[in-house]
Amino acid sequence: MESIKSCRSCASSKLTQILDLGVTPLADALVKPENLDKPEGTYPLSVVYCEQCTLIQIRETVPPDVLFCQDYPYYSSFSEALLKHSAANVAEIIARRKLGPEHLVVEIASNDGYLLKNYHAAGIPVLGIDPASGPAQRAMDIGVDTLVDFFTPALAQSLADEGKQADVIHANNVLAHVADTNGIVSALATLVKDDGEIVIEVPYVKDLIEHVEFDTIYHEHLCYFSGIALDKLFRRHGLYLNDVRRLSIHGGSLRLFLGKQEAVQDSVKELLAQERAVGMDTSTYYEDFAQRVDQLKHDLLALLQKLKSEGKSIAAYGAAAKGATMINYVGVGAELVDFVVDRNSYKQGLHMPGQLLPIFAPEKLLESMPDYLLILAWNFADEIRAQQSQYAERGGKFIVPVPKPAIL
Ligand code: JHZ
Repeated sequence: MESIKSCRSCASSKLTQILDLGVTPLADALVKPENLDKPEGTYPLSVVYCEQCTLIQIRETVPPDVLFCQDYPYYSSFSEALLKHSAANVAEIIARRKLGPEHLVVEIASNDGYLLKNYHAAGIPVLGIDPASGPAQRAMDIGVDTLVDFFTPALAQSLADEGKQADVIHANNVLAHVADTNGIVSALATLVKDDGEIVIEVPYVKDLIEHVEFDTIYHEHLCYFSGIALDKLFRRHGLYLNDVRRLSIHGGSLRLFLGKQEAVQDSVKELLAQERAVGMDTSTYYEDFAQRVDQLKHDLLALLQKLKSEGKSIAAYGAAAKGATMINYVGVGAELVDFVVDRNSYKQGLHMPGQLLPIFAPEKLLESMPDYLLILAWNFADEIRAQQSQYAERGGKFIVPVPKPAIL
């Protein structure tokens, strides 16, 4: 593991620490039963603010082949909300750009084909790029042509040399995952046609800070973006942030529309002005975050301990990466939570990193009827509560940990 001395975007050495999450295991490194006795790899995790370009980032860089290995367990298609969100995005872009069989759409971090399958079904040629072979195989099984590889400037150049420049590139929840921040943006600029469009989604740092979504901080996420920091990053590579939308997905995200021609819309001007108005371009804005994270930790632990002292049983929903940060930072072990359930069959039978809580299929909930269910995948709380209506009818109660632990 390496620790950065200068900003991942602008290379300034003026980095101010805003949060220290201690030493944690990797959030998606679920533990196989036969490895329960073996020590897990753990890494420090600390967040800094760049005084020059305002980018929030973690100091630590874990090598990507360790993070996104063969056993990478994240499959996008397990959330109905995400599938709907992606299908609606694709329908809008096909209609607006009048896409057809003569065009090419590329997705970086295409995972199991959850998004590109919509273009494929409409007869538009697609190419997914993703280094995680398990999800990539699923994509290929459903007809989504996928390159199992990391997206680098060299790969973008070789695709462009083969005449495979894209009309549209999607890059959802991947910008933050790449250690060479400038490299991925320059690669996007290489791969997109001169009149093409790049559509990027990133979790929004304003939502993270204001709703205390500290659990979305883990080693896979190297950067936490604002409009201000992104605008500087893109311009450095001849790309213009022309339009932006705020989305509710993943606890609050930005959808960014980029092109090689500058055509900045009011949405972008307004977002940047709002960010300046609340001071996101100064470290003061981030100053009390660590204290609010600590308060949440204290409140959640106190709530779970109180319920246990009353003889209640507790389980958790969602073996999400963010769930690993939550349980490890707060210290939610087997003495508080009996087990975790998750719909993703690749996660069932494994154990959460660090606290080693076992992961089962959601059916276990009705069998065991724990009194409380801590929703670790709180970003999908509505979808999960709707699916678990029977659990609720039988008296089960839900706990949502952010922005403030609450019983629903
Ligand atoms: P979910 C992932 O983070 C991974 P995670 C990644 N690092 C990233 O950047 C962000 O997303 C954006 C399960 N589930 O998506 C599926 C059910 O069981 O919030 C998942 O295991 N039933 C690339 O892992 C987990 O919950 C359901 O009904 O924090 C959700 O994980 C639903 C909706 C989900 O992301």
